[in-house]
Amino acid sequence: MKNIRKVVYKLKKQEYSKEMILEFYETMVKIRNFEVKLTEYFTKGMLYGNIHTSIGQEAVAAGANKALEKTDFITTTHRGHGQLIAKGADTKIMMAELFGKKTGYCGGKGGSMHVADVSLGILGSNGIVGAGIPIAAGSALASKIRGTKEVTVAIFGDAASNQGVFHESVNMAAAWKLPAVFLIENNNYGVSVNIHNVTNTETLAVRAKAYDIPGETVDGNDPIAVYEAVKKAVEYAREGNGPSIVECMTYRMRGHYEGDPAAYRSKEVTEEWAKKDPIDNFKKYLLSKGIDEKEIISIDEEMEKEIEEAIKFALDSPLPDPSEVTTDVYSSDNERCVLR
Ligand SMILES: Cc1ncc(C[n+]2csc(CCOP(=O)(O)OP(=O)(O)O)c2C)c(N)n1
Repeated sequence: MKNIRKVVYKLKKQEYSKEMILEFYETMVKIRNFEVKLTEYFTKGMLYGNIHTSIGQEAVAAGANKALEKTDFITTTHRGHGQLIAKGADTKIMMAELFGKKTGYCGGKGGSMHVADVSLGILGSNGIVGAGIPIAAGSALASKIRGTKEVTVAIFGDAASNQGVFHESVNMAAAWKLPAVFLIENNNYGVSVNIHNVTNTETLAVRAKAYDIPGETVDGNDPIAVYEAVKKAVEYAREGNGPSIVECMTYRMRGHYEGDPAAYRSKEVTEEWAKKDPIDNFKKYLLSKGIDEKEIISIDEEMEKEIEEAIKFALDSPLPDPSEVTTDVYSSDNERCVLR
């Protein structure tokens, strides 16, 4: 396999600044608080539709998005809250969307799985498994045709990488050297199915070999490892070399959706992964780097406050008016989309 580290490693192994490592921590804590609150309000029956949390997977979002410019694009999945927050989505507007309020990203009509903000490069979460992958390839093709320097990162799960559309998209992106990164968030499961029961290879990144592109598997619970791998892949794409695959090994600490008792998993394995909690471990890392615990606590408090304010904003916001039920659903400037 062409190893991305050998082929393109241009970043110097460096000590990261205090500001940068605290930013990784802050992003992970913000995502965790956001989703823990979601679980509470879902249990109270105040959120509608399915909620899929990424609790335990925050390092992938924090690391990957830190490697991107604001002008770069991402596509993400039904489990995308963390990725959206890390790319810069406003937690108030997101929360309002999840509560079905008019002030939400989609006017309260999209919910958890349909948040998009093109101005931030967020081309959308997506409830259809694998559907963000060809959208990302298309976005990367557009950048190539326009001659701009943006890179698009498709973020998706291990099960999505078994969809035909993954192979079609990676093949075409490789053949046309598109500025794309295919980021597999490997949390081991597609609903209740363990990836090893449906896949013959030990890693998913090894599939890069089939398309003669770089592929790498990294510790997805370490934001710095994710950042370094994605940064390399993004620079590689930005320089016109084409796509790569980055596989981040992680684990979702809750069921597939809220309410799933996750009986298909062994208690032992879940307990093992709990010891690898990305936030707890990164906190230890920060302390080992001499960061004062008071600074860490003040980030915790700040993030708690931000999410409390997001909840308040969502609760205080109005519901969409029933007269708007069909607005924003069909494109008004395209005649073919107008209902007759
Ligand atoms: C095309 C399609 N097939 C099946 C489903 C039902 N479904 C929703 S999530 C999911 C599993 C996705 O697993 P993975 O891609 O690994 O992402 P994860 O949920 O682990 O983040 C399935 C099968 C769907 N939404 N879309």
